[in-house]
Amino acid sequence: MSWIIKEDIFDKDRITTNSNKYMIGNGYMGYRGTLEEFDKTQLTATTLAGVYDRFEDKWREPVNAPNGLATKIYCDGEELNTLTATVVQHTQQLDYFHGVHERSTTFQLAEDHIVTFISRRFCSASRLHLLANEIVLQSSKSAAFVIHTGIDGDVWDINGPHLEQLNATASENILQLDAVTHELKHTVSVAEAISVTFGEQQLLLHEYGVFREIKLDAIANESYSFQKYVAVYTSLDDAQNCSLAAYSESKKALVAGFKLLLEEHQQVWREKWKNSDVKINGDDKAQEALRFSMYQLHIIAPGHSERLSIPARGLSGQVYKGAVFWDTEMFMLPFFLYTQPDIARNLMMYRVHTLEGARRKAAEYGYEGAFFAWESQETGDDACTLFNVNDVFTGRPMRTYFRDKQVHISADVAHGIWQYYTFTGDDSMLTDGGAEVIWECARFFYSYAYYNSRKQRYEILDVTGPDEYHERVSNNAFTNKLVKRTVNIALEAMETLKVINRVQYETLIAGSETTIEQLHHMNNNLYVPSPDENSLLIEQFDRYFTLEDVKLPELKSRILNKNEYLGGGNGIATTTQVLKQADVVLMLHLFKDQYDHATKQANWTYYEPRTEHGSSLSSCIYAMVAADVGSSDWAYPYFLRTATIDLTGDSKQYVGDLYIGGTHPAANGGAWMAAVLGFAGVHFNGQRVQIKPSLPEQWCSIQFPLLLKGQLFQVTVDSKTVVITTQGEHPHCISFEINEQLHHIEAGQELRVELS
Ligand code: IFM
Repeated sequence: MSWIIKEDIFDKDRITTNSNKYMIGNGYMGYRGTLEEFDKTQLTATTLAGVYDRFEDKWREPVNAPNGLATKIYCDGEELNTLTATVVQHTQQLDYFHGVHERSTTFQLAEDHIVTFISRRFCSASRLHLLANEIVLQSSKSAAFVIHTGIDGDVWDINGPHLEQLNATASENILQLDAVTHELKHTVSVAEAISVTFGEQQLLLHEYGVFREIKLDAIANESYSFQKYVAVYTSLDDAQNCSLAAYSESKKALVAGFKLLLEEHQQVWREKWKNSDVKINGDDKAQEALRFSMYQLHIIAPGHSERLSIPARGLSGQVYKGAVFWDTEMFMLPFFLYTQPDIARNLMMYRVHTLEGARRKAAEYGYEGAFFAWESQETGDDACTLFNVNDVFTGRPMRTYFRDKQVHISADVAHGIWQYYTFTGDDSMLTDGGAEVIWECARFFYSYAYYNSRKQRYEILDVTGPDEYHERVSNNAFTNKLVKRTVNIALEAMETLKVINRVQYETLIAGSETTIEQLHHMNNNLYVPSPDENSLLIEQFDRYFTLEDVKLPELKSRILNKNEYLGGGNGIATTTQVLKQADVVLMLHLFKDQYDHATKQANWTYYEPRTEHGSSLSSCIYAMVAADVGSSDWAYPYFLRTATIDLTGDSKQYVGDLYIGGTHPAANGGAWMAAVLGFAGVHFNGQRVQIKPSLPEQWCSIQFPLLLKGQLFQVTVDSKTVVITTQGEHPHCISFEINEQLHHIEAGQELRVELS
């Protein structure tokens, strides 16, 4: 099957969607899939991971670097621009096996004159700071080309401008644009080297950028190509002088040349797929969507830094303030845990490095320990405002409680760190700060919980669970369950720490008012809503079942404005049982061992028709729990919905007047989860991999790698058998549970189990 997605027409209404879809990136930066001639109006952006800025009193958001791939081409005075010229052929495509973007456009300039503009670009997977671009031009008749190419500092910002003191220079054929961010005065440097063997060049220095003008008298049907090597550095990088670093990186790339750079870039991509590709036999649509989802995760994974995590919209721009949400731990982490644990480690270390921000937030609200940010940036302080959505009817800011009340984020963080430790056995994660984070999260919950002495139980009051439509509820089942898990994890982590680093253990205990005994007491007495004896239903939060039980279509018929916010103070869902996204059902997935088949089925059946899926995080969870109860036919449409979200671009674009478009890494991670954890039924508990498949009818088989405790396994599942191979050299401790029986596999051997 081809690894190429493409579009064969130019549709100006799909510019934004396609810019997300055709993105390239390497974890250091993301480059949106816009065309060369586009600028900030079409949302062209080079979004930098982990570099944030605040302009005056607007929202803080990530910085977009000057665009080093800006190119405008004129032929006989007419601009080769898809928006203004006559386009007779246009293809935009992405080879997601190799991370290479291509466009090819044929323009009709006069009846007998056509010009072809081809461009290939990649964001180097082997050189973090590098973007490379090759452009080829051809005219059907002799013509005069004028090419303006260089670095455009007039960038797209939602809450900018973030770049100031733009300084354009040129020396030894290298253009350079340095700028300084508004708030923290970080330097952002972009350098561009070019390899061009034709035409006459002239330098164009503007206050917003630096370009070359290349004039070419082209001969009919001759091809003319040039290559651009763009390096991006900031003062946050490990370089003494980022301006110089950008300069030398682009020069080095120029010397290496496009062919070699492309080859080394592609080699890295081949390795990425070797350890992560999932092959679905029998369903091309699912195959493409799943691989594309994984591509989206690969291009934003911070393989190079433990100070970065993945923002909710990846590196596709500044939406959601470029902030990291619980999306990482709950929806993306599993993909990395099972396939690239080193990246999983970085993601979790980001939480260690942002612990101080979480401590500040807890203290601000009068609690102990660490209250992790709903929207986390580089310091861990919460970027979420108290008025995060504007009312579409009045235009006035609405008081929202995402920041104040989604306490479950601290539990999600603790869960993520413990998952990493359980999966890898890497106890350096605990001693490098992971145990401290877990301890601080548990302390936060101890201080947050209310001890109801009449009922003799701890309760978690006044929270917002994953279903954000119902704010400030009490005893949200998901939250309480996760809080209990956190306390439990903290007790286990402290036991482990006592053994591996006694000094650290004692320091943590000595430095806090909360005691181990208190946590034991909370662990034993925390209330977690349980399934009703008769109906097996778990009430989402106290008195949820007393809310109006309206059908979803009926609720939707009450919508007055397509962008109105359905939750919060005046939302139409607030007074009803309609929920935004998987909540109880997410809990059933996370604790799948603790709930029986009948309970999962009863709750899925109850909550599914009441779920609006107003968040892209929802579908994958419904897919997984449906697969878990053996209903792959229920699961499949949800799988497709999560896996195709960035291919189709069919997702909510506005909440109130807030633009929320971009890529959807949580849904991308969800696609992998739904396929591997859902349909193939994989579940690892640190020692044992359970495989309990429930494949969609049309899937003949699914095949995928698992990298567990350093050992690479290849798993193939079809309707009758599970086959596992491993090439490792030494025996290991991982066993496989299939058909409720334990199986061991020797290194270099094949395990084949018939499914009963
Ligand atoms: O974290 C999610 C939240 O659960 C629903 N709204 C969007 C956020 C970012 O993806």
